[in-house]
Amino acid sequence: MRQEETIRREILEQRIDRELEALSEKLFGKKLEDASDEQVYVALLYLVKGLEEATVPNDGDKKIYYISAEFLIGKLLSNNLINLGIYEKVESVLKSKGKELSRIEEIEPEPSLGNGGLGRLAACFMDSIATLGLPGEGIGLNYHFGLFKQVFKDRLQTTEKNDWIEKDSWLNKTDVSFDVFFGDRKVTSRLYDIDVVGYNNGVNKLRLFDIESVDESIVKEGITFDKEAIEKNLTLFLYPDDSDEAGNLLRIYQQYFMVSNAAQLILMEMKEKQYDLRKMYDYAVIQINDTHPSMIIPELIRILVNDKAFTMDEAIEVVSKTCAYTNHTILAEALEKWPLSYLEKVVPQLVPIIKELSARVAAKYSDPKVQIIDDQNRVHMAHMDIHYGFSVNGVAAIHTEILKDTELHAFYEIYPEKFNNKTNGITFRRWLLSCNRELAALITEKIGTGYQKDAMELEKLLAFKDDEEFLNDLVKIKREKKEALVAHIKEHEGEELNPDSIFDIQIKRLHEYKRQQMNALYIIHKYLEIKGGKKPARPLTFIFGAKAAPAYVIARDIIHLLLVLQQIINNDPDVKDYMKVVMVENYNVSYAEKLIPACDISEQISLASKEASGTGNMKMMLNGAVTLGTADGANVEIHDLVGDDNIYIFGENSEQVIDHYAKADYVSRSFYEKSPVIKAAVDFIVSDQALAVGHKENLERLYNELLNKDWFMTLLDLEDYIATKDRMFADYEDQEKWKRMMVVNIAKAGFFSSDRTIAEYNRDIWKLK
Ligand code: OX2
Repeated sequence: MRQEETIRREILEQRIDRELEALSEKLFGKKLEDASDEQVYVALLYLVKGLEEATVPNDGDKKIYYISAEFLIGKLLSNNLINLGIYEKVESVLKSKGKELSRIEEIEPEPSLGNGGLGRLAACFMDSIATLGLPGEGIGLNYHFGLFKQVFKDRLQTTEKNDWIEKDSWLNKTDVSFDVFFGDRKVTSRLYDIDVVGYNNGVNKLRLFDIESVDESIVKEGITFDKEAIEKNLTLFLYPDDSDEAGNLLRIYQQYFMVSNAAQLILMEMKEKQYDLRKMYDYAVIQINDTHPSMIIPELIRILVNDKAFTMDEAIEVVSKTCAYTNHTILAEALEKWPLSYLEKVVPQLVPIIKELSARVAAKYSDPKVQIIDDQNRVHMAHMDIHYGFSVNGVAAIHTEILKDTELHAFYEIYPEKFNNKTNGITFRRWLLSCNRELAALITEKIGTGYQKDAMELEKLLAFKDDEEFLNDLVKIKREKKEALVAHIKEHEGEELNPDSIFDIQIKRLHEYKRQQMNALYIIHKYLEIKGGKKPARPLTFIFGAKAAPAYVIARDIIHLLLVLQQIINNDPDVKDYMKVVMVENYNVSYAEKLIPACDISEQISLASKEASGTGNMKMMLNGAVTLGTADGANVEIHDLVGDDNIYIFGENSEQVIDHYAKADYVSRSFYEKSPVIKAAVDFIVSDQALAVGHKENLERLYNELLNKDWFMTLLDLEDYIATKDRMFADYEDQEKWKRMMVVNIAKAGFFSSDRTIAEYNRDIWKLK
């Protein structure tokens, strides 16, 4: 058996060797060993694409269409090699030619097709849908410049276009193309596919629509361009600036372009397979990922009525049985409400349908909270999804409870059966096997490879909780990952970090509810303590990665404060040996893959009730970090799994916070006035020392915001945060205790595999065979 295995391996290696050589010869006219790393990368790209083509597509009678404005897929080479089961083989073939796969992986540009957790979740879901062998595809847009590239200048965030598409890429141009009408304005689409390979399983497709007439040259400076030139700009940027009407209209153009293409694609496939449209729900299920794709509902109804001879009643029934909605947030500003007048300008053909849907609701329910079109003539997209879809899910247990009890309570009363929870998950292929090969190898050595298919098997690691050798190996890997990160940060940010320090990491979009500013106040507090002579037991390193929406002024001010602190602290001779701060530039998936394995303390400090789930918390736990968090989102489930002894929870809980909002009784200034510690930290923001390095305008605005408004209650939990974080740093010194916490966190992470999440979506919502 063993011998057979070895022979098979050798044959596969020879095949890979031959094919790579042939590709190198064909593409570049040279032998692989003479090719540059860039050329080897291209040869690998074509090798993988060829193998993907030869894999059997997942098939079945019913298919899931996951429509999403974002798919934050990350680089694909190493993941695809892992999922095809040939990573080691390719690595060894390349080695024999003097090439290093890890260096070649760096060459691939990261697709810029998403913003944060919502888009990354969609990407993890694609991986798990394919891995579970389910027929399904993602449908979205092929943004040429995607989300902006973040560049720091003068300690401020500036934005540039993210030019990620190269001549040779994972995108496969198809011959599928549709006409899309905005009233009587017409554009023509073009479909590009990216293959999604499951782990040891079939292939699905990510379908990305583009526009034939797109014109990259209209982007002049930074990310500014003519927002009205729809024929040229439609697929340039993800989330174009919406601070004016033209920006809002452009977002609606993009959304309708996405769903019109999706509808045409789905109906085309239904026709090809000769499925009965009247039973569409037996063959297709459409998951609406947040409200950006909500117009798929009126669009499908419109087509069925206008072109397929359905009555309105029939169309509504069929579409409602086909569409399901996922809610990712309770933040009011993120729940889209489009003025009817905007929809009239962009998609006049949908307006009568939306009015009809709204009128039917109004005839049945008088409660203003559940109306689709409100008294200010705004269309509540989520309300349409809930009335005219068959399922509504939240993304973590506490989030779904809050939806049912407060935010969407009126809907829950009408449709209790529609509500369900699907706690988010992450793909362990990317977030363990690929980004932390050393840890994966150690786990495999102890418990075998079973956990790679059934993540719950990670619990077997608990048996090694007191195995000194295992614990030391674990710590050794963490230390190596910290060294690798130190080298990367030195190269990219120019900052010198100490791998023996504690790595405390907060990486996520920048938003006041996520409270990076609270972390900044802790850092100021620690800085002042050290200046006063109180040294920490061990040096501390605080790392941030975050992009702020360009129009979100306070978020940009918070980035400024972090960069100011970085400058002051890392250059203060009294302090720099005891603590450092780094805000990494242009945080993205590739950066996350380097940060997460090196993390000791996972900062998950959102104001309770506001973070729907979070998924970085799961990735860090899986890589042996310990969570410092509020009782929010999936932190609550992490807490339940690891128990009180293996997590640090602080701050007020969601009920208390919701109560503050209801009573409007939170006054930040009173926290500032009664606590000298808080006062000192907040005052530092506008101190001479800070103003010498930073900009008055930004720092003063932030200071005033914290004192006079502080909508996300930074000061509410600050004292408890400081105490809990200090306790955590002290506990780190008890390495015997800390190592065991690491093991428990890894061992209990199995629940957060996106394979589990997708199995649940399928069991409860999609019902694919
Ligand atoms: C995010 C949520 O903020 C985050 O908590 C969650 O983990 C993620 O979605 C995936 O469910 N935009 N991004 C999100 O919500 C919205 C809206």
